[in-house]
Amino acid sequence: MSTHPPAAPDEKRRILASCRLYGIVDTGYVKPCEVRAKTEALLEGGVRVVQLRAKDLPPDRVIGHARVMQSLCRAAGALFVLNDYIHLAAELGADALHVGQDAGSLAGVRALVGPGMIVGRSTHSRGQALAAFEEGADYIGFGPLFPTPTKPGRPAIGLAGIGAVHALLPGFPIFCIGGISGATLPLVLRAGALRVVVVSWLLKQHRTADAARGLIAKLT
Ligand code: TZP
Repeated sequence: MSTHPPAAPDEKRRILASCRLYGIVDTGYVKPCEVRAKTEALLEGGVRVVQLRAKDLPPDRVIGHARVMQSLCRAAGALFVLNDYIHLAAELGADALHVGQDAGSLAGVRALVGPGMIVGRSTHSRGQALAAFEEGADYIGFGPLFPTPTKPGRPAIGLAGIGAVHALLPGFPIFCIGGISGATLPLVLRAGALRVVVVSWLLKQHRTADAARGLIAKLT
């Protein structure tokens, strides 16, 4: 259990609003024994929203990693986000839950996790982005911009929709995602992105903290 208390709802929203780089510890890339070190590296590099994405693990394994990450995030003043596992997020008191298009209505999700939890949703088009906003999502992921092995089978949407989705939802936290790296970030920024999620590129860097710092410098 974390020795640090959870952030108050207003503080959580402040952290989300100021976040430009959202990091994900994805167990498809990170071995169980590396979850702590990769989380620490992201936090050291200044990432203040960190998600556990464990598509390949059963809930009883997810909860152990989630507890470690939640404790590290609280100590660093960062948000801990759990992907997909709605009931576990509620049980743990995660700061945030991230769900896909398949999770049903956000009203249904909120009924399970309570009003204090930040809820984000993956979106793959302007229509889905608008629907998530209207349903009360606190933020969205928008992508994949480029083809990515992290989301196999999901077609890339390209960069052309970035300007339009920001024009549609001004001020709303939109995190562009999918195939973003040190090399592709300038293209994504030029297309109008303000915030990004970077998964595999950051996790594969030998010096993840330095790489995160470098991305944040380009984003701010
Ligand atoms: N949703 C849309 S693309 C994606 C998710 C979870 C994966 C992005 O991963 P990467 O490794 O940064 O391309």
